[in-house]
Amino acid sequence: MGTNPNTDSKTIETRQSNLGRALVLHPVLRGVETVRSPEASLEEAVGLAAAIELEVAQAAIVKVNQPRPATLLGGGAIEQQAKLIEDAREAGEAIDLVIVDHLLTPVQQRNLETAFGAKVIDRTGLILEIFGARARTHEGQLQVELASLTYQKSRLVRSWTHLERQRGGFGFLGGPGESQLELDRRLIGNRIVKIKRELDDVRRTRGLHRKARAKVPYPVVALVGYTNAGKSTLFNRMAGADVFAKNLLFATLDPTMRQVVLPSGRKVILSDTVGFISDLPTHLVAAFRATLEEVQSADIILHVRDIAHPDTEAQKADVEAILTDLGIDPERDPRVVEVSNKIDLLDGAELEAVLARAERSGNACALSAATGERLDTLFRILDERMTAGRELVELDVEHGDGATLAWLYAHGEVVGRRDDDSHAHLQVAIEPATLARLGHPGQERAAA
Ligand SMILES: Nc1nc2c(ncn2[C@@H]2O[C@H](COP(=O)(O)OP(=O)(O)OP(=O)(O)O)[C@@H](O)[C@H]2O)c(=O)[nH]1
Ligand SMILES: [Mg+2]
Repeated sequence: MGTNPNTDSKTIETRQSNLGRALVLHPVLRGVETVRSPEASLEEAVGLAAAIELEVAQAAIVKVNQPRPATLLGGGAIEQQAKLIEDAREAGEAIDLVIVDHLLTPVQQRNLETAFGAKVIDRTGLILEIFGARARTHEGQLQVELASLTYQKSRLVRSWTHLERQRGGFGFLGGPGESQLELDRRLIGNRIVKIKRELDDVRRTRGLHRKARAKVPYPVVALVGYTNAGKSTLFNRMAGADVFAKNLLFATLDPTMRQVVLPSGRKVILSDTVGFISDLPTHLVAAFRATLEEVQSADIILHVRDIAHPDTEAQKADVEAILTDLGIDPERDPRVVEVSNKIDLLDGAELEAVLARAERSGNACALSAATGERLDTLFRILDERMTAGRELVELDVEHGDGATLAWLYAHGEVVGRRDDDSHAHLQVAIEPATLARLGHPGQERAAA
């Protein structure tokens, strides 16, 4: 990815798209400190638009000296963009959608729509659309719909709606007219209640699955990270699998799991997850919380980073904020391993520095998921993690409880055994984390 927004919009223009042409605006508010450069932020917003195959006709950074309650953007900027939209229309290349890469109040959204004569969505709306287009599993679809409805309900503006898709349209584009969208709050409220109930059902089933998995208690290794960091590529590389990995923001939405045999012969369950992004809509975080619980209960959490990305530090901070939000302390939780990916894109001093940093830290490695370079360092850390902390425990198991006995033999090392009439008294070398699965399969465990 280059950093020039113009070249980016050009490359994206060549994409086949029948979803419409979009103008992407990234407002920069004066006096507001941001970690990322405006250019990088604009580029990310263009990437988000491309993620649902919108044709990005133009992309621009818009300076905002004084945010206006009515429109966010200033009068001059609005005029300028409105003229651009008008010109495009006259040239027969109408712009159907304006994406404002910022939070907009319902009023601001409405007023901008009037000023531009085009649909306007904000960052939250765009991300919700991507998730809506991407969700494959029933649960994923329900989660996105719940997030969208909650968002709509909170705004009382229905200029675009996920419900349109239910009627065969595609969200804000080419869907039925607004007059058909006269769903009142109560209707939305009812739908929310219904979805929540459905989600509960789906989750109960998933909970059962998780329990079943906990009975085959291989440690679960979850991949987390910023979108496009290379989680799915690493997943494929480790699992010899072929899941969708693409230079596309939010390529993965539904979590995927595979059993993987490490070179040492140890088995783990590898779990690919949805990527994170800065300013992730809170509605989405809430809706996806249950999915992210898979991460909370994982034995090892691999934080995959695109170490070659110019915003890699800001991305790391965003991911760590979400992990913290999930109750995982990225600094102290021993389950978190930092994986600096894409080292094939680095050379010289940069590469040296990344390798040295990984080397120094006990819980980090640097590799390339694409080339497989230094993948062994990750496997080594995983093996270390799984043998580390074995303790000798004494357990009394009833003879009748064959399942538990078999489980202990399979997952620990039984170093001593004495039988009496009712019980087997065992001495087992086992990791406390593994042992915890016996008592509470699939339950969250406090960080050791
Ligand atoms: N050069 C290089 N590219 C990589 C590497 N790993 C992944 N990529 C590329 O980065 C892009 C994103 O990879 P994905 O594996 O889809 O990323 P992800 O983290 O799963 O992204 P989301 O599912 O969208 O959150 C793809 O174009 C990959 O080919 C790497 O080690 N080196
Ligand atoms: Mg992915």
